[in-house]
Amino acid sequence: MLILILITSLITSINAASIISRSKSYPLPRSGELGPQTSITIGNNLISPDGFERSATLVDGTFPGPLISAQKGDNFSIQVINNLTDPSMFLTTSVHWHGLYQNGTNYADGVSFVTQCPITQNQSFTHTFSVPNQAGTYWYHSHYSVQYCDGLRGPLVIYDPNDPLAYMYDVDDASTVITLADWYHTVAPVMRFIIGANANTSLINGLGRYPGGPASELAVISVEQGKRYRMRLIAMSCDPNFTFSIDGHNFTVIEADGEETQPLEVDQLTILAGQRYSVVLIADQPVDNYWVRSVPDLVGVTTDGGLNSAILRYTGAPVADPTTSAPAVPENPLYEWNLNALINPGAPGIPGYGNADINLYLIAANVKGSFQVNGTQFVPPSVPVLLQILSGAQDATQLLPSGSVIVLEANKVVELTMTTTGPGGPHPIHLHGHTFDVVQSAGNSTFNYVNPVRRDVVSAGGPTPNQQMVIRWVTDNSGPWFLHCHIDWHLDAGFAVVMAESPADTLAHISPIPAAWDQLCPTFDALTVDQLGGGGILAWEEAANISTILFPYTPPPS
Ligand SMILES: [Cu+2]
Repeated sequence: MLILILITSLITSINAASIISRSKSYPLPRSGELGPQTSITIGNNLISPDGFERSATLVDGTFPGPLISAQKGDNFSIQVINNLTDPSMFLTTSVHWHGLYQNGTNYADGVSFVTQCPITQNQSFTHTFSVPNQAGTYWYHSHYSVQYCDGLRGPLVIYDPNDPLAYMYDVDDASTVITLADWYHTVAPVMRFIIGANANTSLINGLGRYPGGPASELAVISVEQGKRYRMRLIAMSCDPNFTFSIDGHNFTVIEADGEETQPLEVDQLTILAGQRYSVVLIADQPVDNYWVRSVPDLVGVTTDGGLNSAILRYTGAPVADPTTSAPAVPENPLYEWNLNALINPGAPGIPGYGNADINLYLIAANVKGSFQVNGTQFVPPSVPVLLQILSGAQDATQLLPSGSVIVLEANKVVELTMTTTGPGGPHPIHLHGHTFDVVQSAGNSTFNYVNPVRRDVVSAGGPTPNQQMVIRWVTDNSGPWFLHCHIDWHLDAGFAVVMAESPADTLAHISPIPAAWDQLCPTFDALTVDQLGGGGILAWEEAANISTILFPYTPPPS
């Protein structure tokens, strides 16, 4: 009997030890929740979200970073503190609040070399801005080189107490924010040299498994039978898009990128890097566990063994992996052109293709892995575009980088057509400072000027040839706004332009500019190459050990 007790207690202690070691593998607390007046600390920590331990660049030590939440109309003041120390990754940073217009506060947009110089080690910068007319699902991420691939990404939600679609759901809180991310076992300053680099893992709410890896803990999304949930999906991806479904459940799309839509029921959706959707999920199935699938568009992926998956668990269901299966072919997948803006629908300007005040045509080409937009590869300028404008540069011949800045007149309707050539698509195109009306989605032959979806990231099409996307917006926000592919490797390889809205008005539109902003460039410009981090030539040599298909060595942006 004594032996039995001893064996039992030994087994118990082994179990306890294994539980402790598993929690140790995620060494710091999981994400908390922050308000609109807050500070975030960018630092380096070891994490193993999929059972593989690596150093990462994190917000407050977690992946994803903490949820920043606010109520509609709140004023934001977010101090970004740079505590980075790991020289194998970038040591300077800047943080962008994806989807927020920053109307009148272009300097707070957080884009290195477009709206500011990066924040150096042991320095901070406070982003103060208001968000008067926006509510919905957003996110924040590094906008310095490919730094967000190393982990600097987190959700940001603005709740609307008077949401016109509130009658459709019962639960909408931190537990219903679902982040979808790709994850790499090699640091981004190495990966950026590899053409066509692939992620190791998909993480849902910061957890996942990789092929050949351990049966690492998966994210559990808990629901109660009979309740309706507003699930806020955020594709905080560096590269792949995700095809998302939940076994046994349909869901109703009610928001795309912070803009509410007419409710549209689907059973599957594809979400591109940078995009968000709110979907209403009704927990109306038997109490059980169901697979949540988030399949990246990479070669040879599956959801076997819990890869690219999370668990939807009804209250009362056993703590176990689901045994559900997905239909071979979805019956009712989302097509973007079936989405319609809910509030004040209709594209600005005179309807009809080419009838805007300014009609732009951009072609993005893949040239041996690098990207050119209308023949020019974007290379970050050493002086941020905003600082150039404030220093008196007013037209495209003066503004750098040459060939990458498009000057737009104030208060005009812009219609942008984009097509792409070569591999790498579909490319998710993001415009800062605005949402836009998608009057033609890539892959659809018809135009919609009456009630198209309004959003801030849209596919420019590919790999199917002869696709184009057409979007419209109004130049009511003076300042330089980045337009770029949200595949971070493509942005780093030159897939970007700057839309400089009415440069002559910018100084008046954004004043007063905080004195701390003026200090960013002198501090950054004084750095040595070593103080930039990113591994230098050693990073390129490590890339050469992984792949033979490489970009030539280029130092980090400085
Ligand atoms: Cu791209």
